[in-house]
Amino acid sequence: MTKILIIGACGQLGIELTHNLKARYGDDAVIPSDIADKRNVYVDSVFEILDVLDNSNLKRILNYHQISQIYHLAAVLSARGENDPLFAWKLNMDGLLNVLEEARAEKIKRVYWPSSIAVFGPSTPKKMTPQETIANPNTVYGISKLAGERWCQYYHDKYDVDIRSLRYPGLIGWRSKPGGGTTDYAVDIYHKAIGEETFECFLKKDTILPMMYMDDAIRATVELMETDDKNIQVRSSYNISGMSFSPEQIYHSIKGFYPHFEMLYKPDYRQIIAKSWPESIDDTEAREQWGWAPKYDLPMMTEEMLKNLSRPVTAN
Ligand code: AKB
Repeated sequence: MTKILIIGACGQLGIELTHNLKARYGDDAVIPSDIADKRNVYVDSVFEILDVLDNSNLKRILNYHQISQIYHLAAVLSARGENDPLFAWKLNMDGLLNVLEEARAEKIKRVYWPSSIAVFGPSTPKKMTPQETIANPNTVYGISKLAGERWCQYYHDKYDVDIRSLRYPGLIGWRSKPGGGTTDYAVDIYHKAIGEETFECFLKKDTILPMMYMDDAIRATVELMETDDKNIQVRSSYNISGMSFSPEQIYHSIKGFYPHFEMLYKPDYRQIIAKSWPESIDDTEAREQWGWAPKYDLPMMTEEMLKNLSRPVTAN
């Protein structure tokens, strides 16, 4: 029987994935965990408090629940990482190594770990960035993701750990807010539009970045995790692509629904991070090897985001 542990289940991606996997595999098959006691997020579910740096607690949880798959999502993202680089390195690197080591020792069947477009750096080709290319990241987050990819490949090749990974672009969803990322402006902007507030953008108006609607990201993750082992030829992390846009373009797509919406530009240190990343991603390998194809473009995503965020909140 599949039994899944989600590490970082109360973060932006964790909430969406837990929701989706519980619907797919059944409530009891998915154990959400988080460093904070947020069991109120999962009222009808078993919940574990887990700091991924605590490997004895990780081992206990794996054994107690007879876990067969791990989704390790806990990380410090790009912008927050620059404020405390040593802690970001510790959490992102030691956390992954704990998971890989326990996966090897406890013979966990399958592991998912997200990488990011942040593995690329200023010298990477900006347009249609290929799977294999120059990757000299200059943020601690990017360095930790690139090193993490190498560790994933190592544990796969040396110990046969079935680890699977995607290089996510900026993720945009309505169920939860992100924290500490450079692409997060593209989530906040929708909340400000709904609240009829002026949005202050921390990037310049023409800064194009690769992005993806959350439904596509979740579907890509589940498709990768469910595909046959023989389809997976990339054991570091797969490029995947959804759409690319600038702050000015997302602003205009929202203006189509909220004509009075206003935006100001106040670029800060996150502009430098954004400029070091690609504008668009070539995901040929993911398409050819396990059939990846995105569904959402910017107009479709804007419509979905505004529709869902403006729905009245109903009690469970
Ligand atoms: C961030 O902005 O740090 C993340 C990412 C691109 O991995 N959303």
